[in-house]
Amino acid sequence: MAGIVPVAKSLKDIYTEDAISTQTGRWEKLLKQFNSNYGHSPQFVSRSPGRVNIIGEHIDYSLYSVLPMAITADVLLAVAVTDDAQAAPSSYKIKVSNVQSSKFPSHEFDIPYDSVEIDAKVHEWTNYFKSGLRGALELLRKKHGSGFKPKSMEILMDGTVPAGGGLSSSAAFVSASALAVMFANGETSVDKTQLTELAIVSERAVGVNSGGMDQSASVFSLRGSALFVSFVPSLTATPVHFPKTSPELSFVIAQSFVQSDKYVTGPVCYNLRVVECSLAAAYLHAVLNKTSDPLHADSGPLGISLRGFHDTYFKSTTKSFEDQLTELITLTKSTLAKEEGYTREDIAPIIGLSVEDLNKRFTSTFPIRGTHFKLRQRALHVFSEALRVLQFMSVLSSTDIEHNESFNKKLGDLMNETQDSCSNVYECSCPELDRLCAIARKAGSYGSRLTGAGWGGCSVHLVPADKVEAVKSAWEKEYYASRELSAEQREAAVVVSRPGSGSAVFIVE
Ligand code: NG1
Ligand code: MG
Repeated sequence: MAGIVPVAKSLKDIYTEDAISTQTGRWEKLLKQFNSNYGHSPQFVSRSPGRVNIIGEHIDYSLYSVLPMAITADVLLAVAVTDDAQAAPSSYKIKVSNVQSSKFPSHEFDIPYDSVEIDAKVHEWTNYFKSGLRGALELLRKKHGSGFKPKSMEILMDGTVPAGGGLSSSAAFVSASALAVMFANGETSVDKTQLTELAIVSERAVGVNSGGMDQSASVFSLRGSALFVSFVPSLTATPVHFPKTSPELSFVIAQSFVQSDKYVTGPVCYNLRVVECSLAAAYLHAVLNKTSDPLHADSGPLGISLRGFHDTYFKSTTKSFEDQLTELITLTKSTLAKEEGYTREDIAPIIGLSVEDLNKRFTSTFPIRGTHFKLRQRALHVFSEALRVLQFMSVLSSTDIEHNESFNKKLGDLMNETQDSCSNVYECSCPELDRLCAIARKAGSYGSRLTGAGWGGCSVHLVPADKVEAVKSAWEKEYYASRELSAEQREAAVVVSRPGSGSAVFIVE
């Protein structure tokens, strides 16, 4: 599903009907605040949403397909392109402010024409804008030549995706930023694939070796549909419709209010999982593909991925993809037998590197702590989760299953299996997320699991519409009541979400 980022004329082009009235008030406030900050109106608003992942957790950076959907919560950037003459001859000016100005202070940057500096070690909210800026400028330079001079911009942001909550505020911010920069610099037809690809690469500049699920969901989603995203052989995004079922289904998102911090180096680190998966790929590739070049199997953030190993292994097979994954699960159990994990000294000789070179190649981009890498468990999660995504898709598209209770249960069971695997094998859950899932299932949810990176943040639940209230009140009593939450947090704790639309630009008249 290729295409161009839509230019919206009315909020009805962007939001579902039930969201319009709240959004209208919010947009009016944004435009008014822009006027008071900068003394004139913005010319356009660039918009990109957060997402919830339905199934396919921690497998995008191993290049397996995932099934997220966009949510209503989003990042809005109101933008005015300002007079170039104001800028110094060798630089342009970017003014960025946020409607939540006490939490996110305003900044003014004079940025030299030739490069955008980002210090990933300093956690500054504007880094996300800069990373989108840098990515967009690379693309613009490719198109217009290295002498391309970006326009100065004034920006006001309003973001409603909670930060660190597993709903992908970062990808929404980076995608909206890149889109704003492209549009401000005269690109009125922005290609969705290009925008997504540049947002993926840009976000890695801010300190996380992420996969591409969030940016794809944020850019490509269409209202009313989830999105099946594949990365091999190239990025494709296909809308997926959920049939009407009886009992009817709702997606409910519940916050754990445990803030995950992907940047902390330690056992609970996202980047560590990326390293473990890449090392598992290199190991399996070396042993099972008996290759003389064990360090290159397709791409992935570190140049080698489990999917790359997989495709090489089954280069000339007639087996179905599902059967391939099942076989890989068996092979992983015998090839990566050590439950306690592998040390650098275990891995290096197998993949033909010295320990020093292993560190250089795999653990130097982002610092990683830890002596044991759980290659077996990480690979087993990835292969089994990739299989669950396909099983979920085949339940959805099957024409011989009636859309009744048993259909709903099949989908729910797969989500529950994902949670078990995330909790016990991939170790990316936390006690609070496990509790939210257990409470929901007891109160009638078909399937409950963490969504996004985990270690805190949000959970997603497939709940029959007539049990949503029961599930909510169970959480209220058994989870939220015992936590110290502000009225605002209580209000935002649980959201029933419909699939929303992706990135758009709105022209301010
Ligand atoms: P969150 O932390 O929810 O934005 C992260 C990654 C995804 C994916 C999920 C786990 C980033 C930007 N996103 O999502 O690519 O790997 O974890 O499935 O790091
Ligand atoms: Mg994120």
